[in-house]
Amino acid sequence: MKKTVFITGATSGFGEATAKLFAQNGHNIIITGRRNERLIALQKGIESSYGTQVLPLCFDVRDEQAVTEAIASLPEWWKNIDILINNAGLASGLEPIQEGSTEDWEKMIDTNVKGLLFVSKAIIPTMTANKKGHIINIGSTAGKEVYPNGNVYCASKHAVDAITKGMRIDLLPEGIKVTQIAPGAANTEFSTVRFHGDTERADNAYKGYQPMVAEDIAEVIYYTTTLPDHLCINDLVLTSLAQANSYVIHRNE
Ligand code: NDP
Ligand code: 8X3
Repeated sequence: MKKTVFITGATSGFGEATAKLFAQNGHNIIITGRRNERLIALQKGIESSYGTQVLPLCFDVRDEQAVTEAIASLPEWWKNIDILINNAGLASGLEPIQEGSTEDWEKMIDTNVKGLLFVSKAIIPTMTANKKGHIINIGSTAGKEVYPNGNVYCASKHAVDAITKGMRIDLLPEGIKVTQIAPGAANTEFSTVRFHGDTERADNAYKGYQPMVAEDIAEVIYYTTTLPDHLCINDLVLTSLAQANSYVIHRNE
């Protein structure tokens, strides 16, 4: 059955790959992010390749009013969202806590925690009214164990872990599935953003082993949505074969 899928952070990485995969499987997609030119290019690409409907919505998840207005502005036909994928997020910096920047900390907490909550708050009422829906929160192995210098990013993903558990309890009587996917290292724009545009440092994060790529995570996200109505994957940790947990990666030097 054709579903309406709302994906935050679809301008790159996991979100973009997931949008393409859902479209390829015949679903209609609402794609969001701050870079409108990328949203429009993705819309055109998906519509011409797969012939499904794509609606771009450009907003910053940190801005509660922008989030609420963007979601309220959805045409009636698009309002019945079946699947919400809370994917928009970032790391900013990788320093010991005593050297961290408050600007980086605010960016991560506002995006990864408050942004996820603002978007969920705006979409959950439709799901509760429909007595169905599926929320997929993108956490991280960083939300399972803290690693050196990961401090605030890890805290923000631990918050995603806790919020996901809380959502699942609260939305249980409403018939809404809540899933967390917690990936390990995947080669996207993530590290370039984390290292404030330093691509050399970003590339080093993926040297000496085979990291995951965005399409790997998209496959797993998609899979969680294909199960029968009575089944829900609650929490799924996903890494490349070279990674054991958030801080042990086997590299060939
Ligand atoms: P990318 O940097 O490739 O993509 C991040 C996406 O988030 C972009 O589309 C970006 O869009 C969007 N985004 C960031 N900030 C905002 C904002 N304030 N408002 C709206 N959208 C925003 O990274 P990934 O695809 O790798 O990351 C996706 C998610 O997966 C994140 O939550 C990340 O923490 C998590 N993750 C990543 C892992 C990895 O190793 N790559 C591993 C585990 C989890 P735009 O800039 O256009 O706004
Ligand atoms: C992103 C993966 O290892 O940089 O959540 O924390 S990691």
